[in-house]
Amino acid sequence: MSNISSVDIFICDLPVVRPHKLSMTTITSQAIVIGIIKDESGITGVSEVATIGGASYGESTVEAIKANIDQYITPHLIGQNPIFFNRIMNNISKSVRGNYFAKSLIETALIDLAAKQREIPAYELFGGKIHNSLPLAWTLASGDTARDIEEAKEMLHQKRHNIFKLKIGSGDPDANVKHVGKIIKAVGDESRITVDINQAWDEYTALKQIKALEEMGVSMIEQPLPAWNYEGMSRLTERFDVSILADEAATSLHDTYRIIKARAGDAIALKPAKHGGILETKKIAGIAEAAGFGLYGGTMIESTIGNAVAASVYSTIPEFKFGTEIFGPLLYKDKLTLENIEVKDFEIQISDDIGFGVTLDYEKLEYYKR
Ligand code: MUC
Ligand code: MG
Repeated sequence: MSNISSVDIFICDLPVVRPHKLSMTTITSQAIVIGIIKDESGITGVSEVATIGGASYGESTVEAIKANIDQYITPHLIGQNPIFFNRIMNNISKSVRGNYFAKSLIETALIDLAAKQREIPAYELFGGKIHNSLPLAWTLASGDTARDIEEAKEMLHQKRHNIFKLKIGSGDPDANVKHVGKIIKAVGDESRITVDINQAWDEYTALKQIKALEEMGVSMIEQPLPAWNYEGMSRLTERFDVSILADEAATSLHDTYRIIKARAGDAIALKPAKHGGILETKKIAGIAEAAGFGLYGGTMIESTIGNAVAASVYSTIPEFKFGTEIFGPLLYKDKLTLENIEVKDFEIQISDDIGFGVTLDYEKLEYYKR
């Protein structure tokens, strides 16, 4: 099997089907990075990471991801055998700090390449799959209650989603909680409702609003406080029965360990990009499992390629107490692959095809790249 001969990184902007409103930004087009690693025989490993709202959601931006890979990571890859992705990533970690999204993009493209060289599904290289399908949540975030209710009813009718996450960090908290109440009244009997505040509340606001949300029957509260506020998250976790999920706070293995130790939440949202790849995601799932934390299969709203990576790693993790939200491809107007995601009876189906099971459409890449 031949070694790596080239690494190419592309930034693309992909339009979405409707505006997607979070506390810090409204997504109308999503910036993604595509990585293509080629071996000397011409086989390509392909991967993707997505970012939300430039630098407003997190510190990794598509521009920085590309610049740092080109300058600091690619030199570690040329001439290497991709099957040693664990060793390669360990070497990179010694000279490249942080840069989790960039590392995730590279590690997963290496895994895709090594799997394609062997003509096996990627999950066989990190434990093998447990699940053939996983529950799939949808985020209602149009910014309009009536439209959200209509959307939820349509998703239930199509048997696409029966878990809905509501983004309630932007604007007046009282009004947002009323909005949750209206949605629960409309579709709560047939679905499970969770909320994501995306760090927007202070502890005082959270105390008042989580009490109301708990009484309404909301089943999980995602990142109510700023990522730095571990102590506040601990107090909320202690006080309420409803699960408190750490998302933006739970990034690296070390940060997640600190969250678990402080019980700054009782559940963790996994996302390969924020953890720095599949191997790190599996370590985080392991420490969370050891501590009795619940897991959620999170997303950075990747398109079909990044989503397939998340589906592949989540298929190897024993239990997702809160299911997954790897719906990204369904929010996009278009895709860069020949395949789309498959949803049946409210669950995403895990692909058994070679690599991550996606084929890059080079014409689309040419069209959408910056
Ligand atoms: C986040 O914070 O969870 C994931 C789903 C969604 O609607 O937004 C993202 C980011
Ligand atoms: Mg979140």
